[in-house]
Amino acid sequence: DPRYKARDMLELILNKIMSGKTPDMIETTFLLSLKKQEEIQLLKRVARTIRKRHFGNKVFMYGFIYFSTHCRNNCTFCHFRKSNKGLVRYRKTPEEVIETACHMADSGVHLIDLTMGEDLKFYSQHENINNDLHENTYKHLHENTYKHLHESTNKHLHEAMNKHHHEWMGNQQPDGMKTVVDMVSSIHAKTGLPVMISLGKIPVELMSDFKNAGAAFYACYQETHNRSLFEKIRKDQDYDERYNSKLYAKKAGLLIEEGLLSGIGDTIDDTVNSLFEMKSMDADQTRSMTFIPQNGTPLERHPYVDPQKELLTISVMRTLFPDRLIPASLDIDGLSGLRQRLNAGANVVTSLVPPGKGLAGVAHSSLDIEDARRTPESILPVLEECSLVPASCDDFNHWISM
Ligand code: SAM
Ligand code: MD0
Ligand code: SF4
Repeated sequence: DPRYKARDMLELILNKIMSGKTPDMIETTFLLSLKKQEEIQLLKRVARTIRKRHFGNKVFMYGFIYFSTHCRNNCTFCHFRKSNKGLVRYRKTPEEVIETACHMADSGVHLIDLTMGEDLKFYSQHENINNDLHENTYKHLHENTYKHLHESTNKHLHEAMNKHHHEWMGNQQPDGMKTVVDMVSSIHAKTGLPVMISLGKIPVELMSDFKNAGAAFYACYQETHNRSLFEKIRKDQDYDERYNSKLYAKKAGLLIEEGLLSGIGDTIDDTVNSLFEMKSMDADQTRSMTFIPQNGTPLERHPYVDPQKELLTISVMRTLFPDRLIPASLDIDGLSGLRQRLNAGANVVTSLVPPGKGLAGVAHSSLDIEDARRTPESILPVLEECSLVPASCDDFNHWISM
């Protein structure tokens, strides 16, 4: 009876994981294919046990500051894509950003995630020198990662950016990334917290400037490692440039986060392949987020996405990356979706956003923000239900310096 065989296989894999090993590709495919609630619950329980082994009952919390919602790109899944005219965009001043960061530090977060679209106010001065580092500089990179490094021309992208430049910059003066580097410096100096930069695919020569300014993490999600799917959803962007930017960041001493969109055309095999790419790039933080269709975008009528896939992926990530950071994002389902993500094995609560500052989320631009349901205080009861507690800043700084 094949049903019994499947159950035996699950037991074998879970025992292997409990003994401190990680699943191989075939086992990972098996786990991601689980359908029965009862079996998925067994996997989630193992994921929580593994989390406990490495992190105890402690959870990290990230404050999220989406400081500019201007973007030169046209990702098909994103509310903030440049062609979407149905929103009011904003760009916060460095003073506002620093003030918000201090407020969030006081509320107890362990890291500030500084995020923007690829805003030409900061990007336009870097168009010509993007990625012109010679690959020889990085010859000593590990073979697995080195194979992804090759120079790719971005003439097409360059032309597209120049065109867009005149479209909406108007009489605003471009600042260049130095302004953003300075923002990171001030936030780090004033809050004492590590900073994550989620600024898009930044020029590689700036990695060490950001690192020296106090950035600990470079977040830049590939969304998928299926190249043809990537080309469909991250329109006119270069797969290798985006991928390689993370390798350069790692080389410059930054921790890196890789991320997947779930339900945007990805198959189970795609997800397995992605998880092993994450392993080969040695990602320090890995995430999966359910795609939320956005009004006014090409995918607004996208068919229903099964939210279980994200949860299953979180659990499988925990078994593959036992000691790494795995987010439970408040951005997808707000506060009411937190418990299931923590119970799947996540150990970081991300996308905490303070009310009263006019700040947006990404997948849901306003969900739970102004009613203060995305604050450290409001997540405490959920942590408690899950037998978890907030870590200390020392705990987090210790983890990131390991
Ligand atoms: N603009 C930068 C970039 O794209 O790298 C940084 C911020 S970007 C808004 C952060 C991430 O949000 C994207 O990489 C994507 O994974 C996620 N995201 C954007 N739109 C989403 C949506 N509709 N549903 C779920 N996740 C989404
Ligand atoms: C989140 N909305 O944590 C944020 C964002 C960017 N580093 C993170 C996607 O869900
Ligand atoms: Fe811009 Fe990022 Fe949205 Fe893509 S995902 S359109 S790069 S803000």
